[in-house]
Amino acid sequence: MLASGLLLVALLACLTVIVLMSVWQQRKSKGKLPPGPTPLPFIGNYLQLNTEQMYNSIMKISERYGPVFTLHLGPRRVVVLCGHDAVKEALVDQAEEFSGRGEQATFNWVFKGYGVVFSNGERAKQLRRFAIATLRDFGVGKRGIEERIQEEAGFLTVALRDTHGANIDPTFFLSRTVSNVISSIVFGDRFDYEDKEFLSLLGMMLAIFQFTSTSTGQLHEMFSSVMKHLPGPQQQAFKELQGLEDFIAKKVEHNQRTLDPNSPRDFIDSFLIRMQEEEKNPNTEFYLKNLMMTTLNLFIAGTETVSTTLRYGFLLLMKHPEVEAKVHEEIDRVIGKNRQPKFEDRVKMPYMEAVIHEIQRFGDVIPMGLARRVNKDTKFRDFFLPKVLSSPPPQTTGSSSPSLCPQHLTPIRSFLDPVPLPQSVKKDFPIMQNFRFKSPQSPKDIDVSPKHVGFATIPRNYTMSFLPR
Ligand code: D2G
Repeated sequence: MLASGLLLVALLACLTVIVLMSVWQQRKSKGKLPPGPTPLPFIGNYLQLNTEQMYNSIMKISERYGPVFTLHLGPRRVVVLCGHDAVKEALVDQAEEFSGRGEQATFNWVFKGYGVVFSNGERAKQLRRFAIATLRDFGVGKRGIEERIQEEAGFLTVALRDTHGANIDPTFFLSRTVSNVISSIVFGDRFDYEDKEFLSLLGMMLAIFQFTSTSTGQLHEMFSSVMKHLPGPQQQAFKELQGLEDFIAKKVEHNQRTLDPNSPRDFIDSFLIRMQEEEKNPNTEFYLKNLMMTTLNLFIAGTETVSTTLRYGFLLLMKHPEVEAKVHEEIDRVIGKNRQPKFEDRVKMPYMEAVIHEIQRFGDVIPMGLARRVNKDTKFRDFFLPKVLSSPPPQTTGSSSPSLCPQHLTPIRSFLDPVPLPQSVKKDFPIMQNFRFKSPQSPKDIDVSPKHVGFATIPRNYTMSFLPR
């Protein structure tokens, strides 16, 4: 009895010492870091965060601590930048210091700092330069990609006509079309819409984005070091990431076997050629791992966010039939029915432009953006963000301001106050020329609130029919 009592006292004393030391450590290393809620050892600010609604939790904390604050996602210390001003000052005015990439725990399971999206330093510099130049060689930002998009839109129109107005889930119609644009660049060819493997890959991407947006996905952002060893939905997400990696490996092997160094067929070939050229460079970033991960980056980034935006957009248009009608009116006036839309039409379609803008704003598909990292000791406002704070290193998350996100679709706002679309946003809605959208629900019953908000914003599942016009 006495022995167990003594043991208990000893244990409690040990625990107290550990807690005190950890608080003291945090105090000491804090310096002039932005303020923030006091963290507990290991769990950090977990108790102040609702993993079901991370974005809202973060906004709530920023009401108390201001637009720049320090947050502990479990053991991960991050600095959060909230709202337009802070994000602009960091990512635009101090772009160089903030150009590093932070971690996304789920994606990190497969990327591990390789590839163009989640890398830092010289690796990121080399891969970004190569990716931009090579994508351009394959027509991105030029006429080439426009023709590819037009052709793919034609395939979608045929596929939708073949539904004969039946009620369908549009998810994979949209993602097959969207993904085929990037796929023809990275893999040299589009997939057939009947291709079962293609559908399975798209299912994996959808599931992974969905997982990163759930409560468990956000919990995994904090406690991946433990959760990666535990059973749970994260294991399914890892399987899906593995499935995507296996597919890329198969594609790369095929390209290696059939490579003609004088005529690259796709992004993979161009990378393989660059690998050969740099074979003797001991510091090269052009090796198999970076080829695989960069290809996977392009495949995912070129598929999932645009697909989600379109899927959300169609739901919003059915919620607001008057907006859909105005878009149709503009299409009929500017393009007519007898030719395909082209990129040049955009400048003559301010209403369409405003609607796309508004869908992107409302959908808020990656609400907190991709995590950043300062790549040197950085003074920001009155704060000091050291390059290395602790292990893992700090990262900076940008969040858009809640004042920018009223819960209504109001394209008229952007229409009255047009803002030019960023160069990277060149989407159009070719299928709206050919179809009216019909929901089985009446507009007032359509729920446009998201199903999940985490890393991504996921719209609720729905069905619709495409009626030829
Ligand atoms: C992404 C996710 C996983 C691998 N590579 C890229 C990703 C998510 C959102 C974006 O990229 C930004 N894309 C347009």
